Amino acid sequence: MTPSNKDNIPAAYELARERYAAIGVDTDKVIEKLATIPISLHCWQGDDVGGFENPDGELGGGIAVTGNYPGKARNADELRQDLELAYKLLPGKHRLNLHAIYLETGGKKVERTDIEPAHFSRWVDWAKEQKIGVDFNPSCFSHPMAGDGFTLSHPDKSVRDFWIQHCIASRKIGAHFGQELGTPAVTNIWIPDGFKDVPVDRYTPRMRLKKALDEVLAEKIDPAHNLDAVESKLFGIGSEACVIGSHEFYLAYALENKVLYCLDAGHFHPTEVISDKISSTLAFLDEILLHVSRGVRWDSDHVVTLGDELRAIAEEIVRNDFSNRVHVGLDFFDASINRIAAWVIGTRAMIKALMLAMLQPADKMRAVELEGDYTTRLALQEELKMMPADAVWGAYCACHGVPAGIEWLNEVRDYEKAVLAKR
Ligand code: RNT
Ligand code: ZN
Repeated sequence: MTPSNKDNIPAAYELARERYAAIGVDTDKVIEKLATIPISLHCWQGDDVGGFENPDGELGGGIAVTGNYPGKARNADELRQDLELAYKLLPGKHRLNLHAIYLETGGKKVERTDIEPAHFSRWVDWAKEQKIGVDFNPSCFSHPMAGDGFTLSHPDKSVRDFWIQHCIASRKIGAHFGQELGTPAVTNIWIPDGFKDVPVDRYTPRMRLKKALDEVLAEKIDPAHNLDAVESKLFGIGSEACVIGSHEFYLAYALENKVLYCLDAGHFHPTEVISDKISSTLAFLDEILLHVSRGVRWDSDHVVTLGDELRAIAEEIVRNDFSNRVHVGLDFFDASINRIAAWVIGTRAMIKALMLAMLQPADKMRAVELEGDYTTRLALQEELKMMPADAVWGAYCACHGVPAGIEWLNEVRDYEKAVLAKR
């Protein structure tokens, strides 16, 4: 839908349309195109990466959530209810990114090696109702078998085999979601494995990981149902000196094995940015996955906001028309503010960043760059920052029946009083 289908086109949008037309940007087209890019909302923002396998379980794997804002989802029904409110406040159709520990077993203890599509049937039904695609992740943390910080690269074969089985089971669940929902699930493998202090042998654990991944990925699955991804990391809490699944390791693995590579915005040196890695990886890989996150001084997984790096990520996707090759997932967890608001703020920031990128006269900017006219390039980049993008955002939200401004927060506040306060 474009604003032209609407009877009342707000005056602010009319003016913005003219301003953008003058620099060669068709805002109606932007509004149409923006709706075609789904963002995968990570379920784990809703309950501090707890999951429903074990209510007393502790978060492991060197990731940490701070804050104790009241009202977190205690079961899958509550999480789905919270997600419904988040989706309602987002313009466009988006996806859900589920971790294996969000299974529903009806109270029965099911080992991670034994998880099956049946344990996710209520998620499938709900996703069908909501008409959203689902992505999936094996959960190789918060478990006694990951207690010493090693999983797929563990020196003990029985521990390795346990996690290999869990990852194999997870791929099947991803494929099941893909088949049922008619859109492939991206099943992303992230493991915490690494050393707190300087290891003597960095090679053997990496060779074990390589072999374990080969076993996990041995069975070919129709890419129409499931796409595999591997996520690298520079360091974690407890793996400061060496992470087995490093950038070079997984990038090479992804290349050799034709799987997706996952770039998490918090998983590099603080001055290193993933926006610069999108074009490099896509020069060799067909598709990649992003975990859009915001590190503050370290991999702190703060709620994503509309800053320079988020905008740069979006510009890379939009300018190169990579939206079919880059799967955009979010990965942050903040328990110090309303958790639903965190989803809404982060996802709306991502959508706004994509919109701002689309509102640029990319061809013209490329042309001046090619001519070596870097003066005009910089001048244009700065001028664009004050263009009336807010009016286009307003029109986009109106097309999707979603509040454009801070009014969305009233809905979250009402829900907080009516639902969250009673948990
Ligand atoms: C951890 C990774 C990983 C997790 C989620 C829960 O550093 O970023 O993606 O955040 O899988
Ligand atoms: Zn991540």
